[in-house]
Amino acid sequence: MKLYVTPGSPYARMARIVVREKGLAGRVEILAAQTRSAESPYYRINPSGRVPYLLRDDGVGLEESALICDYLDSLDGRPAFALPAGDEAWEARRLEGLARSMLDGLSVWNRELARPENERSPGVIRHETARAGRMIDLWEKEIGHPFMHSALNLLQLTLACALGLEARLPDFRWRPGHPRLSAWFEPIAQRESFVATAPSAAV
Ligand SMILES: N[C@@H](CCC(=O)N[C@@H](CS)C(=O)NCC(=O)O)C(=O)O
Repeated sequence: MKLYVTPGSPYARMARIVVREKGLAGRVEILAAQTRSAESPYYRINPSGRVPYLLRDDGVGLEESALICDYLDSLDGRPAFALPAGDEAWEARRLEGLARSMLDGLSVWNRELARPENERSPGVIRHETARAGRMIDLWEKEIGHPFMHSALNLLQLTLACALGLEARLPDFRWRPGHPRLSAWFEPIAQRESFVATAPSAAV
């Protein structure tokens, strides 16, 4: 299988982390995709041009980080990242929605900073900065939830990859005033899979 990624994408990072956590390095070849450039040869592989993208050995391609993580996690028949089912599913999906909402906002901010300086929108940056601040306050309250303290799951992975964008967003200083969230993040950030996939500071 081939997993197409870019080094700075938090969504692709989620899939790269699952590859490492599940010991799939021998089965999944990780390839750098050229995104956001006209005429990129990658568009012939994945017409949407987004990463992550998992091209299975049978030629079928999967897009969307959550789907790819679930698929990779299920390959050994012992899914470890799956969220609870049954009555607890709604609560888990509520929290996953909050984590993804923050990740999506931070990605817009990150994308804005990746543009040439004269093309950046101060309005978009202001909007996403404020959203991120509100979401961090919310997560400081939600982080005590039992689903955030069980074995690493898709929900925790989403939140941790969002928080990890601090490496790329100089003004995303979420730790001050958020001791519970900071304490939660620390051991996760130290896992081998997180250290090995950490985004670079370069935008
Ligand atoms: N909802 C998608 C989002 C993926 C996404 O937006 N990836 C960005 C990188 S962070 C991308 O590929 N951008 C390239 C483009 O928009 O052309 C997921 O969860 O996988």
